[in-house]
This record gives sequence, structure tokens and C-alpha cells, in this order.
Amino acid sequence: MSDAWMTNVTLERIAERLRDAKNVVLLTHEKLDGDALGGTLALARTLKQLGIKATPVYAGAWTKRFDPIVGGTHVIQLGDEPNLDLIPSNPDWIVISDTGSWSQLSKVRAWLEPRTEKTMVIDHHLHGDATTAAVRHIETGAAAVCQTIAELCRILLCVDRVDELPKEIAEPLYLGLATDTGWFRHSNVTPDALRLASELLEAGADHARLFRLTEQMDKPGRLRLIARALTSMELHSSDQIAVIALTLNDLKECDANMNEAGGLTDMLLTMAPVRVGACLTEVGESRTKISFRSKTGEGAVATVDVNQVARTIGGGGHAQAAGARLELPIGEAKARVIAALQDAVS
Ligand SMILES: [Mn+2]
Repeated sequence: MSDAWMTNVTLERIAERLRDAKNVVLLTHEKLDGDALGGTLALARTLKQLGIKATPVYAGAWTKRFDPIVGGTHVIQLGDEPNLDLIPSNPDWIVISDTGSWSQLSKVRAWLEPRTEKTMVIDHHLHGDATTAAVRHIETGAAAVCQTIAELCRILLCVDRVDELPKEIAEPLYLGLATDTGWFRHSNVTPDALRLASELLEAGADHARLFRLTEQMDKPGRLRLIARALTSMELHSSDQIAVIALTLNDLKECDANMNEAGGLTDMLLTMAPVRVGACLTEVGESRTKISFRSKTGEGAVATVDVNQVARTIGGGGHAQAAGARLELPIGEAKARVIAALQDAVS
């Protein structure tokens, strides 16, 4: 088994293997997002149409706003302290989508590790751990893993075009594509991504419903938290770097939870001089989560590669969206992050 993070199998071959399976377990990263949910749901529903039992298994806190998107599809929600006995013990194949990093699979690692020989990863991230899966299909040019999974669903169901997929499969795929592109605003929007979006809409995906269910369901605590985050804002390196930080106390006082502390970093990029933004969230006494976003450069101003920045502190992701965790109190973590970002913009 090669230890390089690269594709070693075609989607056609993945489809053949899945067609021969009776039981498949579908995993994805902890801290569920639209792409992770959409990809696993679309694949589960596709395999079900072929008479294959496919069970999405989600570890970590469940996001209630996703309930209407899951609908009647059978999924296993393991929660924050997972009982691994709930996972079907002897699947023919395990498919991990939207990650291949042990750090994002930590809660199921003990279950997965003895089974990596019958595990496939389908992903679009630049980095991952090849040891998570013997079979890997990685398209770093895909805007969302749902872009690759849409093609896999098309192959599995033997249809010529994605717009012939059933609505119940097209809709979660559209969710993944829309959310991973920031509703078609980020730099990963390509002609292929927009063509796919158009085909998924033709297939019946309901854009307005998905937008409402994912983007217009915040509680007031979330907006109070945004106000608190903005109050904490620091600018560095002639306003090229913006950093915000949220403590556990902020969450408590705003009556918000950890899930509601996500997705704040993009906001920092709305300031003209800012090239890169970071949001730090206190997870524990000496544990801090960091999310990075950077703006597309132009002319002499290069894009800050936040994947590289995150990797200097043990994290990773994409060039313009990455994350890390530091085993440090939030104050010390902030100093490290600012130093790393100052290096990157200088
Ligand atoms: Mn993704």
C-alpha cells in the first residue's frame, strides 16, 4: 500500500466494487458540514436504489438544522462520546468522504484502524493521511467532494447525465456544492462547478429551501456571538491580518454553543486591506481551535496560502480555507497564530 496522499483508483473501479457489496458504511469528518452530509446522503440513497445497504455514520455533535435534509434516510448519529458498537461491524466496504485525515476521524479511529484495507477515501483536500484507506480517489480541483460523488452516483445509476439523477440524490449533492463554495462566491467556483449546479437544479434540487434550511436558521445567540467576536478584533501588519477570538465565557454569556461559533472567519475578508483572517475559539483550558481564510490575490499581492500557514502549527486544509488545533491556552495560541500569519504576509 502506497503511503502517498494521491488517487490510486478510478471512480469506475470504485463503482464496480460498491456494486459488488451488500453492506457499506459511510463515514465523513467530525464537525459535519453541508458537503460531508450531502456526499454521504447522496451515496447512501444511490446505493439503496441498487439494493445495497449503506449506512451513513456521523461522529461528533449533530446539527439539528440538518434533520429535514436527512428526512427518512437511515443514519447513525454517534454523538460526542460515541459507542462504536453501534456501527455495523462487518461491512464489505467503508467509504470516507470529504476527509482522509485521522485528526478529523478521531472518534471512530479505533473502529476504522483495523479495517483500512477495505476502506475507500473520496476527497478533495490537498492533504490527508493515506493510511486511512487502501483505496483513494482524490480530486483537489473539485469545488466540493459532492462534485466527485455526483459523478460516482451517475456511474452507479448508469445515467448519461447528472440531471437524470433522482431529486432525493441531486438535492444533497447541491447542498454540498453550494455550501463548500460559499453559495458560489469562493475562488473554487469553476465552469464545471456551475455546470454541475445547473444540472442538479434541473434534477429538482430546491435552492431556496436548502438556503433557508442552512443559512437562515440561526438563533439570536449566534448574532450576539458575532457582535462579541467583532469586539475582539485585532488588525496586524498594516491591516493585512485580522484576528478574532472567542472564549468559552463568551459562548456562555451569549447563550450560544460551539456549533454557533463557526463560520465567522469569512466576515473578516470583507475589509479591503485584509488579506488573511483567523478566528480562534477556546475549546478547553489549553485547547484552541483556529480557522483561517484568505482572499484571492491580484497583481503584486499574492494569495496567502493558509494551508501552508496551518501546517506550520499542525493543521491543514485548502489554500484559502484551513484550520488547526493548538494545545495551548487561547492567549498563547493567538500569539502563535499572529506570528505565523506575519511571516506569511511579509
Ligand atoms: Mn468539502
